Amino acid sequence: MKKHLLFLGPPGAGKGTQAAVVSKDNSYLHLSTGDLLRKEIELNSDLGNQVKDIMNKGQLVNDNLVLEIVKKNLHKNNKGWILDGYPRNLSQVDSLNKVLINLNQPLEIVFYLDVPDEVLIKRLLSRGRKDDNEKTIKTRLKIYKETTEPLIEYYKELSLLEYIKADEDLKTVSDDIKYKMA
Ligand code: B4P
Repeated sequence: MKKHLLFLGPPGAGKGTQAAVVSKDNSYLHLSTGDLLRKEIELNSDLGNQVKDIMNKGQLVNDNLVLEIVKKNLHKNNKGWILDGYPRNLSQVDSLNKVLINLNQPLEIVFYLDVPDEVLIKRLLSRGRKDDNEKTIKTRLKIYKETTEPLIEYYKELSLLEYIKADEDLKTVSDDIKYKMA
């Protein structure tokens, strides 16, 4: 059973949704940079105030800020972990590689959750989070295609990539992930 997982995919692909299922089933640590950043905003912390406008516009938060959050939350003592929404560009990949070397816990599998744009837009608009409006979704998708999508090829070359057809109901997607983790 694979224990060190990464969920990659466009906004609204279901990374957070599926990571929550897999982490609960296996008692793995679920590290969502999006959730952790939103928590900082809720707490009105300095960090939260720094990132609020950036996130509401659908832009990526500064790499160093995200790296600090990852380092703070990724501990050696775990039964396994899932990185959800991190890394999102090649510079974050570099930083993550260094963190994982220090932990001595290499990444074992990268799930690429693929969903067509029109389905993503529909899902996000019906969720209605603060950054789920048409203008922001467009920005998020554009940034995804420009900066995050190249990671698919990177992990494919390392033979870590597993393709998931994520335009299916929740259970079908979860079952596919479970099958490929084993
Ligand atoms: P994230 O919090 O990572 O969110 P996301 O990409 O929008 O969503 P995800 O794919 O997790 O979708 P979800 O399961 O929620 O990012 C938000 C922002 O945080 C970014 O724009 C950026 O500003 C910042 N950020 C985060 N990480 C960063 C980083 N590393 N560097 C810089 N900035 C960073 O699902 C979406 C909806 O679809 C839900 O309503 C869900 O119920 C529904 N859904 C899921 N699966 C479904 C299915 N199979 N069928 C039907 N509906 C489904």
